[in-house]
Amino acid sequence: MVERLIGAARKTALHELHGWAEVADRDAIRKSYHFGSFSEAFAFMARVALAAERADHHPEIFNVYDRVEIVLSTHDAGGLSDRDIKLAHAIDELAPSRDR
Ligand code: HBI
Repeated sequence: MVERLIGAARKTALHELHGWAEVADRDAIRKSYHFGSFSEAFAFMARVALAAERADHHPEIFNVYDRVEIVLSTHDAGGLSDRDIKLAHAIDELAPSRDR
């Protein structure tokens, strides 16, 4: 059973992330990444997909040319959970240093 993140634990977890913002109309977080080309953006998405499979936790991924937006939320919990925070950190590790 995955629990929604609330209270002090949620606040701390969000503070420890860089560039991630809460989504206005649902309990989720989002971040945009920028690349030098479509190929670089797509290579990043492929790495994110592999990390997601390893974690058995799956992001929403939106791509337009050289931009990738990632939205994280836990369906099983009905909102943001520790699994999203862990995946957000793992995704940042895959990103160019300017976007970490
Ligand atoms: N990905 N974002 C997200 N949220 C989930 O609840 C989730 C997932 N990937 C796999 C997964 N849950 C499975 O663990 C279960 O649905 C079996």
